[in-house]
Amino acid sequence: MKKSNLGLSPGDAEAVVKEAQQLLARQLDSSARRRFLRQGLTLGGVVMLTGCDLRETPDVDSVLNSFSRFNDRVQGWLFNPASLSPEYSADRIAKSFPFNAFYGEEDIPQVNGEQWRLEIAGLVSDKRSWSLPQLYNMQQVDQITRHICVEGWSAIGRWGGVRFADFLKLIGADTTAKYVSFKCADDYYTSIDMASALHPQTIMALSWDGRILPPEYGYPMKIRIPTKLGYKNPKHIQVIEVTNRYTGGYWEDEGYNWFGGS
Ligand SMILES: Nc1nc2c(c(=O)[nH]1)N[C@H]1C(S)=C(S)[C@@H](COP(=O)(O)O)O[C@H]1N2
Ligand SMILES: [Mo]
Repeated sequence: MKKSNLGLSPGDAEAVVKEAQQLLARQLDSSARRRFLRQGLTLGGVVMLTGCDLRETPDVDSVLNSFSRFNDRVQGWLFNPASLSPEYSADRIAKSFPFNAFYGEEDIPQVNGEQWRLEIAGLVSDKRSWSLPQLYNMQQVDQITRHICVEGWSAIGRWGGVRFADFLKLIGADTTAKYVSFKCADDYYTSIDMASALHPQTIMALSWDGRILPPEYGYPMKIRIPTKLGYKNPKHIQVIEVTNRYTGGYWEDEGYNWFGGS
């Protein structure tokens, strides 16, 4: 079957355009709607629209929000659980890896690893909490991948830890649930789609560059997801919840796209 530029089949593309038209019809006033419809809404138009300047329209926030949630669904459809993020050789690892958080380095949480327990909530059969040694004792995998931050930097690093799919299986997670959400020691939070949670490169990272994960990069454990942007890689995890409830995220609730594919 011939694929459009987006990698959608013609049937999918038609559905995307139709849905965008319905969104527009619901959310733009009649003059703005006429303007868009006069120009004719093509798939290219929809793509442009999601990034174009809508400041003139009466209810910009709700239009952009709908398009962002719509964009989540398109990314969800396009996400291929079998396609891997590039992995690199050790000589490509960044010499100095950036620290980033919604605060400065002086406020990095100092988590006590001996007292730390990972709490498990939601749609799982085994809700027992986890200590750090228990996680260190599970089978570990390693990856050298690129972290991409929307603030305009990217860096290749090495992370090691437990494959998240293995962990979810072990705790008896309902993998038909829609989301996995995370709460962190610093009030950061985010959530991801189940397909990305089960992706083979999504790991509970316990190490960085061959040593215990340092405080600045998320000690004692962060979720490393190379198929997603930096803000979808939560550090200092305290609670993991499997849920069908949409819980958003720290930056997502400020308007960053929720799916956040990289
Ligand atoms: N707990 C927590 N996780 C977080 C953040 C944060 O502020 N707090 N910032 C996110 C953002 S925007 C980025 S780019 C990466 C930065 O990770 P690094 O410090 O390991 O480079 O962490 C992500 N995860
Ligand atoms: Mo980021």
